[in-house]
This record gives sequence, C-alpha cells and structure tokens, in this order.
Amino acid sequence: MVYPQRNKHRQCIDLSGFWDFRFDFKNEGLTENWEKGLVGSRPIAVPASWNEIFAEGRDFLGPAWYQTEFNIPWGWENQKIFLRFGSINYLSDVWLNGEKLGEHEGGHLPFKFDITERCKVEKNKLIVRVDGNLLKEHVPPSGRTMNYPDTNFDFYPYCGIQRPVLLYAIPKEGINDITVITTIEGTTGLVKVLLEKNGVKGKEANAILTGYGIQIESRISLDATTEIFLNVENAKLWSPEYPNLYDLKVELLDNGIVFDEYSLSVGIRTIEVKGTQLLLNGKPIFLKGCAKHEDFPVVGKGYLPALITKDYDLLRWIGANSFRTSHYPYSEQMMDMADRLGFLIIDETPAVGLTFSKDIIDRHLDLCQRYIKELIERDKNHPSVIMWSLANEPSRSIAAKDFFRAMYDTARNIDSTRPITLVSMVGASERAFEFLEVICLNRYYGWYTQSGQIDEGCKLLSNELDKINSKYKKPLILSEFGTDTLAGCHSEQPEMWSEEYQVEFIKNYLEVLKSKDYVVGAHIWNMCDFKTSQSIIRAKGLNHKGVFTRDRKPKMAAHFLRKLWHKT
Ligand code: BDP
Repeated sequence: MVYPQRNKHRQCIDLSGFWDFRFDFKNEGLTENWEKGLVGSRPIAVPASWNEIFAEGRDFLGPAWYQTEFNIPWGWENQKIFLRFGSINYLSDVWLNGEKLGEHEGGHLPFKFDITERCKVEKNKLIVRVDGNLLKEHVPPSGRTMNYPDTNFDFYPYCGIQRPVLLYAIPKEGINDITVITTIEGTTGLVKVLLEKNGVKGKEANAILTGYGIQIESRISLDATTEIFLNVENAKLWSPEYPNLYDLKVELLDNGIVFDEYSLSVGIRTIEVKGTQLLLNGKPIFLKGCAKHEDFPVVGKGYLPALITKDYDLLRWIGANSFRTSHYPYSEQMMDMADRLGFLIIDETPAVGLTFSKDIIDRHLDLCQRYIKELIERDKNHPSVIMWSLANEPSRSIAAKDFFRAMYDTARNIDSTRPITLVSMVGASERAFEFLEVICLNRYYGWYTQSGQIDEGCKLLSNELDKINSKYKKPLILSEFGTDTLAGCHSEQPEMWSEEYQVEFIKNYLEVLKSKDYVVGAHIWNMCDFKTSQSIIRAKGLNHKGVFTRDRKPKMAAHFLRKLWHKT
C-alpha cells in the first residue's frame, strides 16, 4: 500500500512526540489490564529506542508499554482512517480505546490497522505493548553466544517504537497501490503504471508525468485495464551522476470528477545482469561504498532526519555511490533520499543470523517470505533500489538452498525487474548462488584470520574470488571487509586496531578487487562504528570497523577513500 501523504483528497498526521511509557519488568501488564490505561508512566520520545534513554532499561528488552491520545480532525467523516507504524521492534500488541486492534511480529517493516469503525472523534487512547525479547524462533533469532544480550547477529537489539506512527485518512474507494516499472527503448523511457484501487467507485484513471520541461498525460477506462503507459521521448534517465526524477500524479475519476490522487517520484532507469556485469541503463556500474547501520547515540535505531542527511553528506564526501541496508530495511525516508541524491542500494530483509534448525525452519521460512514480500511492496518504486538481498550470513546448512529458493520465488513473483542476491559468510559455499543473479561475499582475511598479515589475507582473498568466479560466472560484490579501528590509535608500521592498519587493509583489498573484472562492487564494513551486545571482542560495546566514528568523525580511512573515490 502506498505511503500516506497529504493532498486535496488525503490527510496524514504524524503522531511522533512525547508519549507515556512504562517498563513492565515483572511482565504483569497484561494481567493488570494496562491496556485500559497506563498508570505511573513517564514521558518518552517516539520514535526512539528505549535502551539509549533510560539507564535501567539499557539491556531490558521488554515488555514495555506506550500510550498516547489523539483526536480525529474535522473533515474525516467519510474517509477510511488508518494507524500506521513504521517500525516497532519486535512484537507489538496494539489497543485503541481498550479494544485490541491486533498484533505484529518483526521490526523494520511497516504495519497498519483500519480504525475507521473503531475511533472516536475525541480522546482516542492508543496503547502499544512492545516486546523485544530475543528468541530462537524470531527472525533475527537469539544466539547461543557469550554475548549480552545474546544475539545471533552483531548489532544491538534496540527495542521500541523506532519510526513514525502515522494517523491518516484516504477516500473510501480510492487508490490502494501503485507500481511503477520503467524500461528504455533507444532514447525513449517507457513508464508503466499499475494501479490497484479499493472498491468499485471510479470509471477512469489519469496519469500525469511532469518534469524537465515536459508534461505527458494518459487517461484510461478502468473497465478495460488498470495499466497506464507513458512514453517519455528523450528521457532524462536516473543514475548516480544524474538522479533525475519525474513527478507522477495518478488520479481516479468518477463521472469526470477527481475523487482521489496520489503523487510519487519516478526515476527512469533499468538494471540488469549480463554475464559478470551489472548494467544500469545498459552500462556497467561499480558499487563504491560501505554497508551501514541505523544507529546513533541517544536515539538508538530511532528515526532521526538530521542523521539521514548527515550520513548521505558523509557518503558523498568520501565519494561513495552505494550502500547495503545491512541487516534490515531502513526507514522509507532513507530510501526517498537515495532516489533524490543518486545512491544505489542493495535492499536487505531482516533475515540475519538464520540457523535452519529443524524445529524452527518452517516458522522462519514463513516469516522470511513475509519479510521479502513486505520489503518489495514497500520499496518497489524506488529507482535507487537496484537489488534485493534475501539474507545476511546464514549458517552453513544443506537446508539453506531450498529455503532461499522459496524466498527467491516469492520475490521473483512480485518483482521481475531487479537482481536478487544473498550475502554469504567466510567458508560457507552457498548453493543458492546457483540461482541467484549476483554473488555477495563478506570476507575478513587479515583480520579475524591471518591477523596482522594483510598480504597473506589478500592472497587468500584473490584465490578464493577466482575460484568462486570460475564456478558461477556471475557478478560478484565484496559486501563486507574491514578491521576494527580505534580512532586515535596509531602505529608506524600498520598494526591491528590502528588507523594505519585500516587504511592499509582497505587499500590492499581494493587493489585485489580492481584486478578482477567480474567484481562489480566493494562495500567496506562499516560506514560508522556502531553499538553491539557486550562481548570480549567489542570494546565499549561497539563494533569499531567504521571509517567514521559513531559520532560521525572521519578516521584516516575516510580521508583515504575520499582521495581515492573522488578520482575514480
Ligand atoms: C560480519 C557480519 C556483520 C559483523 C561483521 C564483523 O555480517 O554483521 O558486524 O562480520 O564481525 O560477519 O564486524
């Protein structure tokens, strides 16, 4: 379903702000009926992760309760009204005026409730119980590690309402969804708009594409089709160098009168795999950049607009053109900005740390198929999204191939236009690479193994890449490589943990990658230092592989990349 927006026919209110909050340390909220109203609460910011805010809740993963009140504005009487949560980690139970609206499992993807028949004009009490406890049946799952909290992945399992909560109204029988697919023929851009509407009202639809001095309009009868075609001659294509975006407005008409409309940006571009190359608009591209995390002091994984603009500015500053949304979908606003600024995104599901144990594999597959479906439905119209990543570093298992085949088929059925990949860890030979279009590998030779010996590490890397290439002959991206680096730690000879070692490691790795024509991307791990569980390899509870510190200050490696990537 399209993202809520405000126009003549649609309304949207962001409920972000200060909500009431209470930890449920003894898990008594349900028996004591806290859903009727919170007592003894204190204010908390929404969106934000609670772990960074209240000291006693740092490692408490839930349950915790949120409450707010809202009124319905005038003019919404004949509309459909929804409540939409951008991301809550991990389990949510939602009540409105004491009545249960529903439940949701999984962080980082949106969910909504139709509250048209359930809201009052004034003083609606919205209560949400959030439980972020780690369990092996969840995705991502808990681990069996010595880490605290015990995650099967390497980032802090922040909890709470982490993205905006929107209250919005749309016409009762209006537009439900729009899918835009672009192709190119010669110098003409072909824009196909697929329309999905609610109900039977409206006999006609109209699409208007504007930008770069043109206006193209196409009107269809909805009795005959729901597809609208727009041909843009001499199209200004979308690319990292020229992130050209057209404005598309779709209208629904009843007896010639517009009763709903929706606008979105359209980037005309193609993405395809040919042999060992990745082609954007028919030309080979190379992905330069870093993998990231949504992570910052005080907000944790909470949506922070200033951080989004800061991170893009820093990525530009080092000359990057790409990143992966490791290891879960990022906010919608992050994706919008990538369209505007011209970044190429590998869009990843929250399936990190999968283990395939027999007792949970069916449940995990159900969840993962839902995740990839929801991710594609959410992000399908972004020109910046050039690839779907099914998962990061699943464990070695013969069950993995069938698991990913099922996920792949789900994705392919919904989106036939983008390559699909999976990110594999050291030593795992992913049999799924047989059917995936792009190979992504994470490698740390010279850090976790061959420690202190970058040359040795690079030899291993080089040999392994060639071996994998001779087996699969597909485009390959080194999706992670890096070293933990303490800002301010220096050594004459590159030594582990020093800034010199990080520069030397990245420099040598990039040289190996450059020498292989089947390598189509290099993503350093990581853009910034980020919070993890506590463990003996994570000083200060941080992964220090950032080329920037957690507060976004450049290490030597960022300066090195800036020089290198602005030249190439
Ligand atoms: C990789 C993981 C990533 C970790 C990284 C590391 O994909 O999440 O943070 O290793 O150890 O294996 O730094």
